[in-house]
Amino acid sequence: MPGKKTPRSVQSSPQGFRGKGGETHQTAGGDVPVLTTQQGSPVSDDQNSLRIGARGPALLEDAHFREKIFHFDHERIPERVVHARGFAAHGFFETYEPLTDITRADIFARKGERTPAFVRFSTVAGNKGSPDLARDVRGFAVKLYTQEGNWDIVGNNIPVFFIQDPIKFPDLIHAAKEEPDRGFPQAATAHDNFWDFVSLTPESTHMLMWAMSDRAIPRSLRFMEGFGVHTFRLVNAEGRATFVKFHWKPKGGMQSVVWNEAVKLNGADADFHRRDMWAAIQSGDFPEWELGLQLFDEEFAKTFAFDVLDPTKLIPEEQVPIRRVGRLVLDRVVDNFFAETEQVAFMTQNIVPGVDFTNDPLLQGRNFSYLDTQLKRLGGPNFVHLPINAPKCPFAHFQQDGHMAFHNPKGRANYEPNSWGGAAGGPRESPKHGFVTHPVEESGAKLRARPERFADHYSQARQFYISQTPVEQGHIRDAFAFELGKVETLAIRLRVVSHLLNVDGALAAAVAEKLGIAKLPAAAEPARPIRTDLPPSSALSILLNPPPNFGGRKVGALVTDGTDAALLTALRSVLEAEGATLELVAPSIAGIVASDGNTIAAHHALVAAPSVLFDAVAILPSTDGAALLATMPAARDFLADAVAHCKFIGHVEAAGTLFAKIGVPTDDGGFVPLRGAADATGFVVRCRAMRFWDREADLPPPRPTSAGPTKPHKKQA
Ligand code: HDD
Repeated sequence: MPGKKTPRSVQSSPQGFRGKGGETHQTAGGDVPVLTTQQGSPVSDDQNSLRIGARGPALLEDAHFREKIFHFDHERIPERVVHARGFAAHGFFETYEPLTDITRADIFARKGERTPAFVRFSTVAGNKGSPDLARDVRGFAVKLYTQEGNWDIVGNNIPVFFIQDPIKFPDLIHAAKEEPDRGFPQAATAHDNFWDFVSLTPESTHMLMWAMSDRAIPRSLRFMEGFGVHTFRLVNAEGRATFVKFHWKPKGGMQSVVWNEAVKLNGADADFHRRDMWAAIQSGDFPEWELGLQLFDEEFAKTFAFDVLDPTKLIPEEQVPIRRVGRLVLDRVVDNFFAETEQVAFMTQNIVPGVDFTNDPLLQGRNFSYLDTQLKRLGGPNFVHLPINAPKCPFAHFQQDGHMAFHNPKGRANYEPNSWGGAAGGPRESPKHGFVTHPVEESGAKLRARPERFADHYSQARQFYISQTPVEQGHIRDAFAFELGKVETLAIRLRVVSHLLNVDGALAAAVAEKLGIAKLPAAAEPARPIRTDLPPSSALSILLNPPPNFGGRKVGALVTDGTDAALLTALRSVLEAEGATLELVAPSIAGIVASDGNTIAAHHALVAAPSVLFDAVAILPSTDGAALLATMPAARDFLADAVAHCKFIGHVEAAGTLFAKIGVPTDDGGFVPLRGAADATGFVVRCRAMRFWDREADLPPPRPTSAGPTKPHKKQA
C-alpha cells in the first residue's frame, strides 16, 4: 500500500465551473462543490501527483497534474509596455444636460442618463509590481460603454505630453524605463538615459515642468485631474464640428504628497494608491469627477498663440473656460483583477458617432498603436469578446472565427452584400445612424516635417512655472535637483540647466546651485522667440485650487492606554461629519484601554503605520503613554515625518513631554492643541488646508510674475 494520503482540501468553485442551472455536480459535504479538472472531471486527490509507489517515478498519464501545471505555466500575459502598473474600478457617467447643439453623441443626448464606465489609473514607467508613489505621470483611461459603442478617452493626469510625433514614442519610453544593460532603475526617471533623451528633445520641456511638479506624486488617484490631452472634435447632427479638449475635475479637489513622503510611502505601503481607491469605494465614499469641455472653433484655433494640434501645449482655462457637462462616479471594485483590470483594452481609436479626431500627429499615431498592443497582450483578434471589452449595446458584424471566438453568429450569411434578405441576411450599414468622419478638406505635399508653430518649446513651460505658488515652485526646483543629482554625466545635467534658463532664470540658477554647478551654461538656443507675456493661469496650480473640505482624508491618532476617550469620540464624530476617517495607531495592534476603562481596538501597530499614511495626525497619549512613546523610535519617526511633511498635528498637553524628548519645536501654527472634546472641531477646520506650508524652511521669496527668462549667456568655449 502507498503511504498515507494527506487530507483532501476542497475549495469553493467559481460559478463558471458549475453545471448548467448553477447546480454543482456533487458536493463534497455541506454546500462545498467538488473540485474538478477544467474538463469537469471530479478530482479525488489534489495533494499528490501520480507515481509508481510512494518513492517511485512520476507517471505521464497524470492528466490532472499536467493540466494544472500547464495552466499555471501560462497564467501570465505580457504586461503593458507602458502603464503596466494600474488599478481600475467600475462606475457610471451621468449627463447633466443634453448637448445636442454640439454633438450627436448619444451619451450626451439625454439629461440624467447614466452610462456604464470603467476607469483604469496607472503609472507609466514602472513594471507591474512597481510602487504606487513613483514620480511619474498617471494614466487616466476611461471606457464609456455608450448606447452607440465604446468610447475610450485614454488620457493622463497631465494635459500635455513629452513629444509631438509618435515616431519618437519608443525612444521616449526606452529612455524613461530601466536602462537595458543593467535593468534598473525601475519606475524612476532619475537616471542618465531619461535626462539625456529629454534634454536632446526640447519639446519635452513643458511636460518636464509638470512631471517635476507635485502633479507627479498625487496623494490619491481620487485627488487628481485627468485630461484627454489632444484636441478632438465634437460633431452635431447637422455636421457642424466644434473643437474640444476633455478635462476630468475631481470633486474631492486636488492634493499631492511631498517627495520625501512619496519615497517613504513606497516603503510603508507600495500599494498606497490602489488600497486608498479600494477602501474609498468599499466604504461607500465613491470617487467622483466632473467632465469638463473646453469648446472652441476654427477662429479661436487660428488666433491662439500655439497650434491646437500640438500635444505639448494646453489652452489656459482663462482663455477657453471649462463647461462641466456630467459626472463620473466610481462605485464598484472589480470582481477579478486579471479579468478586468489586466485584460481591459483601451484604444484611442474607440470613438462614437458625434466624436471625431483631429490631425494631432500624436493622436493619429496612437490610433495606430493601441490595436497592435492588444493583439500582443491578449493573444488574438477576439479580445473585444472579453466581457470587460465588449460593448454593452447591441452589436452585429460579419467578423468571425479566430482564437477564442465567443460570439459566433448563427445562420448562413457571413458577408455582405448578400441576397438572403431580412434578418437572415444579417446586419446592414446605416448612412443615417452610422459613424461619419467629419469631411475635412486636406491637401499638401507628402513630407516628414513639423509645423513651424510647434517649435516654441519654452513659453508655456514658463507660463506653467509662473502659475505655481512659491511652495510649488520650490518643489519643482527640488525635483529637478533630485533627479539630476542621480544623473552621472555632467554634460547631461548642464544641458538640462541650459533649457531651464529659457524657462525661468531663477529656477535654473537654483537648480544649478543645488547641483554644485559653479558657472551657468549658455541657455539653449530657442527655435522661436520665447514669449514672456503669457499671464499666470491659476488653474495650473494645485495649491491655488484647494479641496472643498477635509472629506475623503484620513487622520492618524497616536493613542496609548489612558487616552482621553471623550476626545477620541469627539474627534471621530467631527471627522465623520466631514466625510473623513480616524484611524488609531497604538503601541501594539492589540489596542488600548482608554481613560473610561474601555478597550479600543487599534487599526495599526505603531511600527507598521508611519505618519506618511495619513493626511494629518493627532498625538493623544496619556502622561504615562507619552513616556512610553518617548522610548519608541517609531514614535519619533511618526512625529518627525509629520512635521517635515507639513502636516497639521493635533495634540493633547501630555504629548508635550514626547515633543520635548524628541526635540520637535511646537510653536508654529501647524500644531493645534486639543484640550478637550470641544477642540476637535477647530482641529478639523485647520486640517481643511491640508498642509501647513509655512513650515517649509527655505522658500524663495515670492517673485514678480513679470520676471522673464534669463538672457542667453555667452556661449562657453
Ligand atoms: Fe499611450 C497605454 C495614455 C501616448 C502607445 N497610454 C496607455 C495608457 C494610457 C495612455 C493611460 C494605459 C491604458 C490602460 O490603462 O490600459 N499615451 C497616453 C497619453 C498619451 C500617450 C495621454 C499622449 C498624449 N501612447 C502614446 C503614444 C503611443 C502610445 C504616442 C504610441 C505611438 N500607450 C501606448 C501603447 C499602450 C499605451 C503601447 C500600452 C498598453 C496599451 O497601450 O494598452 O499602445
